[in-house]
Amino acid sequence: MTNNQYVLDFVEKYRQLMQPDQVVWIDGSKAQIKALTDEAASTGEVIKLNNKLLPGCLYHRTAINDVARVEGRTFICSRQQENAGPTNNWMDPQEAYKKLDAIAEGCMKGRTMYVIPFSMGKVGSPFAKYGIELTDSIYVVLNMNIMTRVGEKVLKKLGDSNDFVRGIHSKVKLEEENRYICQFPEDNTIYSLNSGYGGNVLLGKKCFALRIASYQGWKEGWMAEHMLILGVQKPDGEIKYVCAAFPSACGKTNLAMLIPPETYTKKGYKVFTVGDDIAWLRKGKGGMLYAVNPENGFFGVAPGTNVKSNPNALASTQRGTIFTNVVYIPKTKTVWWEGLDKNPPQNAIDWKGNPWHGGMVDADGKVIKGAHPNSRFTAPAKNCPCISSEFENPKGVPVSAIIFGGRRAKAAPLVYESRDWKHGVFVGSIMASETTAAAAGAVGVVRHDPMAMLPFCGYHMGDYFQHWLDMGKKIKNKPKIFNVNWFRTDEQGNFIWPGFGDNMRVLEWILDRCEGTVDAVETPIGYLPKPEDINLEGLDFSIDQLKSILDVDKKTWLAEADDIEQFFAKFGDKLPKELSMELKKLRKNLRKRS
Ligand code: OXD
Ligand code: MN
Repeated sequence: MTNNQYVLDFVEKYRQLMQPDQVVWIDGSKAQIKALTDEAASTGEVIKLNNKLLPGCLYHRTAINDVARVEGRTFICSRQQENAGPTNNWMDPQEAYKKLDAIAEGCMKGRTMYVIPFSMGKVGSPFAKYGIELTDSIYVVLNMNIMTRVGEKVLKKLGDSNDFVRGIHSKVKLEEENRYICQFPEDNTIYSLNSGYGGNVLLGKKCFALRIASYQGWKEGWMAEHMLILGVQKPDGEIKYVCAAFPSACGKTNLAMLIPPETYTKKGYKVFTVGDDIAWLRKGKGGMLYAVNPENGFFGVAPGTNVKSNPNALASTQRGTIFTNVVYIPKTKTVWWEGLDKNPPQNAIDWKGNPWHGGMVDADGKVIKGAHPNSRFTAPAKNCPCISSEFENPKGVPVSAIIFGGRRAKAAPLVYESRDWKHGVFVGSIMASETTAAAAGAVGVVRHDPMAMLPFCGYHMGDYFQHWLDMGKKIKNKPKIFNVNWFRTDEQGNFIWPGFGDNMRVLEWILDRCEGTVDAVETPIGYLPKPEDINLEGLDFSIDQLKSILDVDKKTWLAEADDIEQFFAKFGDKLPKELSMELKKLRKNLRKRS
């Protein structure tokens, strides 16, 4: 399929090491994908779902010990440890290659090695970057075929260039103790062993489009961010684009596909999705920041997705989708997950492969969930009813606002605006959020997650902050930067703000601020809305409730400042002085007004 000697040498090197029985190049043709699907179905790797109800959809279960990203086993293998920074695990690249090669030796005996040429971004776009993933998993091939642009066209575009990311993946024996997800930013290489979970093995996604790409962006003057991209169309037809960074499983897909409340749709407001997880950002026309979504599909969290919470996501999963670790219903050959509806199936199979029925409890009377909390759907972007007409625009969309947000029961108000870019970078750098099931480990623990990039930044986070500040200097018409928190709770622990479609009310304020058509109140942390400026029309939500989630409690924030100081201390000399100045300013503001 190619004469590119770099590609051929790469494939040959790992063929010799991993010793597959055969090598199959993925050309991207429908016929090849069909044949691979049939093969995977014949071995039980996937189950073909009901072709009438869910045409072209597949079901898959991962190993029970392999259901989420493994941050503890993810490494940045830069030549200097210093360049991985204090927030990443580091391994010396030579040591890492040696260790991984030893695990990988002969691991594909009796298996096939698939060679997947793929593109992040539309092939030929000035934003696009190319990769070759080697894998012994058909499930990976089928997912990559949804999540990225794959096949011969990528190799054609690559020509004889050496500018591609090398991705090596093998399931090996799915051993947890030998699971490694290693990124070698200086070598454009990713090496992932002993996992079959999407976030660890679809190497175009977190490993390339965030970890490697963030490093490339730093070197080349652009940015790779853990952000959704959406467009809001106003009644006059004008569309403004917004990027928003939230940690994993905090509602990026829901916000990206938001359906505005009736009071907005009646006036003619519409929301369009450009991306739900990753944005690549570059300076573009008119001195603005432009964003593309480098992916071609959605790898979304299934539980909680339903006709009310996210009808667009649900519609996206109705054909050509791969469901992983949800409930399988053999009788109808369909799937189910918690929060899909109130009718859990009776004779079903849970994500572990055991017989399961709705309402099932364990010996202690605890409810047994049928789907894993991090179960996923892999759906083609083109299925999405609200996909933006700009989704394929090779130049991307101009960004008016950047939103940061976390899952915080207290502290952060519903929304606030930063005073300027520098302060906005500070606001992103102090993001903290409760952990979720998207990564292995404890759930619900508040941790610092700057710009939602803690698990994804491929270099020293102090340099990353500096890169953000430097980008601000290059962009004449900078987006305004905001922070939101949909997750404030009352004394009983219930969410106060309704969220989902009603987040449109906050988006409206944000866009009005960008256009300078609405006022704000200056507070120690930034600009907050006047409560009466958030449109509550048609919503059963009192102005007092709204005031309660717009509250900035100075004592809480002073404690927050102490916590930020400790977090910042990690970065030593690499912490840009602008950020320590902002912290000083925050404290001064909080004290001045108390
Ligand atoms: C994801 C994640 O899958 O952030 O998007 O874990
Ligand atoms: Mn993500």
